[in-house]
Amino acid sequence: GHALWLRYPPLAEQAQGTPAPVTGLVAAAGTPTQAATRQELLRGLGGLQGTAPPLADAVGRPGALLVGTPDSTPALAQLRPALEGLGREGYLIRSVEIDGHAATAIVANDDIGALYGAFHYLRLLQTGEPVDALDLRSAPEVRLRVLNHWDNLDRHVERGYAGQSIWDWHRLPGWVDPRYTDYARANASIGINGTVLNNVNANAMVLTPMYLEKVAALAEVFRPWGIRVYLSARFSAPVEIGGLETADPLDPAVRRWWRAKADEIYARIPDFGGFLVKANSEGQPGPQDYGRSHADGANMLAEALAPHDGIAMWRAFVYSDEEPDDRAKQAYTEFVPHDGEFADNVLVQVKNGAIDFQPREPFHPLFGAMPQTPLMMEFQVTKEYLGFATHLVYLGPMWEEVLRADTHAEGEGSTVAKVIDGSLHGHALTGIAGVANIGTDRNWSGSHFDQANWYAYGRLAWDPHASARDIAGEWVRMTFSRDPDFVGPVVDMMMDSHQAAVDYMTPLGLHHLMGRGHHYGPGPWVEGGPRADWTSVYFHRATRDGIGFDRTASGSDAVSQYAPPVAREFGDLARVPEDFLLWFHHVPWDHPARSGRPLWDELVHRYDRGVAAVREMRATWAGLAGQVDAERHAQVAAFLAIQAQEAQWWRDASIAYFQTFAQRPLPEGHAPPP
Ligand code: GCW
Repeated sequence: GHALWLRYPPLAEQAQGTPAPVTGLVAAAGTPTQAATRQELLRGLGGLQGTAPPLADAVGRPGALLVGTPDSTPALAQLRPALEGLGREGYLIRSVEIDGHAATAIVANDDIGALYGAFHYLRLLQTGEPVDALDLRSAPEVRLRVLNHWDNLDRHVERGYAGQSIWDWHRLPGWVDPRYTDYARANASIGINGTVLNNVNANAMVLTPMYLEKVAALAEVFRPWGIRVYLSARFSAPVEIGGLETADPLDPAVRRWWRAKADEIYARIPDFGGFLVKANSEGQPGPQDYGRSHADGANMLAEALAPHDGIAMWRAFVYSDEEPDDRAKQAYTEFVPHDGEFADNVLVQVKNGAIDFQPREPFHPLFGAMPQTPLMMEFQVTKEYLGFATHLVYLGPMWEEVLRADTHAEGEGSTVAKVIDGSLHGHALTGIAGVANIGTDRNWSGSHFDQANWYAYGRLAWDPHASARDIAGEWVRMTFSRDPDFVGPVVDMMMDSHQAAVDYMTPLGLHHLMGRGHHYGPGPWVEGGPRADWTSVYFHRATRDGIGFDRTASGSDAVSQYAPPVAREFGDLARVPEDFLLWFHHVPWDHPARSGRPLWDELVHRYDRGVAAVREMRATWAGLAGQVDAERHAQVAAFLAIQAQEAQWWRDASIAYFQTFAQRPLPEGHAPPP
């Protein structure tokens, strides 16, 4: 488990024959990134081929692999013209002839591109792709591809289900755990190039010299792997650690303090990435405390970072202290009026949906609605509302669904992916963030299958137009086995797992029905407490006459935040995708579903379908015993047994609760608990 998808088992033990071995490796090691690239290829090929190829200075016989830039490796100079347009991080992999010998070239404009190319080449071998006639070209579609760690300085990880934080602050900088290098390798292998080390519910202490020294030690480890370090900045830091009276973003002393703080950080970490900020949300301090806007707050930090080419990532997950008529509308309401006011080095970071990482949400209405502001996507890799690390839920299809959703902002085809990659509104600064699922557990992510979510996040960050199914296929081959009899059923199981969870937790557009606070297990009955929108009843609105949140013009009118064609579709009971029915509409219990069933029956049917799907996942996995090592097989099987039990718990609890409103009998065919 600890090797993740970088296991490099001997290809000879695999089903489909082996490619001709690499006979020699031409790879410079004049820079730390070059050394890392060479080392990874020796390690990867050593494992896959059985022995590492000899290092060579020149191509002396057929079958050499050359990796580098035209400058590091003169034999690659002939490929220089083909590198145009690939930027720093892109690369080519080509079958070429050098000095009369067939060879493979991995070439890039910069060392980091060559490292990414090396990982791609190894992935081809790991996944059983042919490598004898290559002509590949790849460059990332998104510039900043970052992980957000919600890691506190005491090593507790907010919404972390994989042990403690891997950042051992107590022993840093004196002890630099080798695990940090493993982390960097794994991230580089999927193209992640930034990491925000600390929780967005931030402790200002991380900005003090004592911690910055530790942060600098981590940055040192990550640098060769192309990963920059960022920090979550607490907005009130000037008061808490700066001794100022205020954190008002328009106060000159406050601005001076942040400029000096940025200078101090860059003196230690010259390639520091910048700040991520959660402000005026869930009790966090922010510019609104001083009557200022999100743009005022973001621009103050942007100004401090700009001389160093740093970036301010300002989150749009906001909700104010007042009770909202509909929380889904708040981010749009607070941010859209400020479109055009944000500084050039600000990215506004928006969760995929408007509520909060629910099992399924329609895309956030901010996407497409702020043409003058680069918007970053925020996905949650850790499964806060999706059964933690215990339930097997592959998030690829969910992310793909959001990225492919059409905002219609500039006419048909204005997908969320095009907002994120900057192409829709012509932004060069682009980014995507994933809330990490990484911790001290031996398997890194709390379960074997949650490693796939980390992997898929990185791959989709590189190319938001990629296919979740292809990514699952790669991951299964690299992590478990290349045997098609194993890969096929496991990929199918992963692809169906998201819909299964939606069905047994929150079918038909229901949302936020989890247990209060911890968000694990059913709690549709949750009511009362400090805020209406911290209850379940606020969201499902079930009564004797029906269920669902009316977000059409007759209700909160949240639909009007979408572009007109989308608003019309979501707002029309006849056209709304059934998966979002109760997200946008309050309907009677006998409302006819598309299946012809009355709504109540359809709801029960979906809960049953979810439970049945998990049973099938269990059976699939049980049938694969012997095709993967017993240790991993047993843990996955045990987790699936828990999931099967809990899917049933979700179903039975939810149905029993909603039946008190629906006052209808359980439909025929409803599977009773066995
Ligand atoms: O999903 C909610 C979580 C909080 C989290 C918050 C946020 C970091 O329940 O734990 O805080 O969102 O995204 O800021």
